Amino acid sequence: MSGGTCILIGAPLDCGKRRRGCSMGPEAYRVAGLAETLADLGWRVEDRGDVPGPKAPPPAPAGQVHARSENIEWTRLLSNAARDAMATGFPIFLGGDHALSLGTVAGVADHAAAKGRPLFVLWLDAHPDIHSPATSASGNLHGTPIGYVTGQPGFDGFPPMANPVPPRNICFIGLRSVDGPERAAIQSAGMRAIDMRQIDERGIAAPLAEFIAAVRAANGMLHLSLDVDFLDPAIAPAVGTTVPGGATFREAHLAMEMLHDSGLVTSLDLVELNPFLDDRGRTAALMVDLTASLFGRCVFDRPTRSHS
Ligand code: 5AB
Ligand code: MN
Ligand code: MN
Ligand code: MN
Repeated sequence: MSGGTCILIGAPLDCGKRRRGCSMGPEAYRVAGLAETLADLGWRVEDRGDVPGPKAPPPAPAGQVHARSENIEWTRLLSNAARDAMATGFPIFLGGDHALSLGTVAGVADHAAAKGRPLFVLWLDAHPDIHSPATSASGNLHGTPIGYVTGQPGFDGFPPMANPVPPRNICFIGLRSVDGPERAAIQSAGMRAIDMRQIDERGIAAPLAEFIAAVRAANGMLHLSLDVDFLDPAIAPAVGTTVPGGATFREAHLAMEMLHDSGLVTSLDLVELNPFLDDRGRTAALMVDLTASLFGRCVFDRPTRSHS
């Protein structure tokens, strides 16, 4: 995983929840120097600009699904953008809130299916985002992408998920806020779910290495979805859904370094950055630095497995 083409795709989707500000995310990553950072690491960078999608409407009443039709339209637009980008390089989706992953993962899954390879998804997040519009108490669709991409019912009006991701191909790391129906869904599907307690007890490297080994053994492609709230809010304040007790600076970088060395990651979502809540750009800068570790920044090179 080095020296290829990264394709930056701005996804200023801000309708997966009521609190606004993630629409400013793509610009914050550009201002923080994402393209220059990747170019310095030897990557060719193509910035495709922002996908022009519908704007977030006024908040729906509490308990009702917020902005269903806008989210449906974004899902369509982003799955097409993801399919196109996968054909020519490594897409990096600059969010935007996590509802963008309904589209990006759907498009990436179509690409993997066309290549005849299984798709795996690594979800670095405080939350498992495995609701459907029918089970969500908040009605916020940024809490539903894993429900959608695994083909759960309840997504009326959304494009049908043509190539659902098998629940066993999904790995959550960083969980510390899980709703009742989400816990039941994770347990009944037997999904890999590494909560913060497991990270406290085992570190982040051991469980991540197990997942990487499973992806490699299956000759899988790996999509990484990085939610800002995976990180501890003390180092990453620019997110609407802060949960204390998140990943530390080094846990997060180590995960990115190991994923780089694996050579298995083929697409990336950077989600939930709300620059309106940031502290002098430091969360945006940290997300860019983590992306740099994923794309090969290191102190000393480790022998890398090449990207197939
Ligand atoms: B995020 C919650 N489970 O459904 C819900 O930030 C939170 O993309 C969802 O992980 C958090 O509203 C969504 C309470
Ligand atoms: Mn999330
Ligand atoms: Mn989250
Ligand atoms: Mn490298």
